[in-house]
Amino acid sequence: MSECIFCKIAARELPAEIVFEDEKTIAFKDINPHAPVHVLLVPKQHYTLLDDLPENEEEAGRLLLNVKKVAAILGISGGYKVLVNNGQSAGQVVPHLHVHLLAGKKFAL
Ligand code: DGP
Repeated sequence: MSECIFCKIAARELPAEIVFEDEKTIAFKDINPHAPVHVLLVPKQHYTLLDDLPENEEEAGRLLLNVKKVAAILGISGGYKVLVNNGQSAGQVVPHLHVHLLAGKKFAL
């Protein structure tokens, strides 16, 4: 989608601190971190919501496995939080599906 911020980051039309990329996924540091480590994993294909992901285990599975891969690349030890805000009432602000990977502090929930 031409006006989507995360599509533009994936296309290198906007800058970001990219920490990982493969054919289907790009991962970069959150511009407004909520923890010492805060990375967003974004499918390069535009899906607005988690609900829009196709019934394709490969696509969904890859995204989750890449969370594990990025945690290893970043050398996270002691655990991490994985979060998807799916839709406005869940707090989703950027309308392109993304997974938050947070670490480096103690989380309540
Ligand atoms: P959410 O509320 O789940 O939609 O989270 C969106 C996150 O995206 C929020 O933590 C801030 C981050 N973000 C928004 N715009 C940009 C941007 O242009 N660059 C980067 N790196 N992160 C962004």
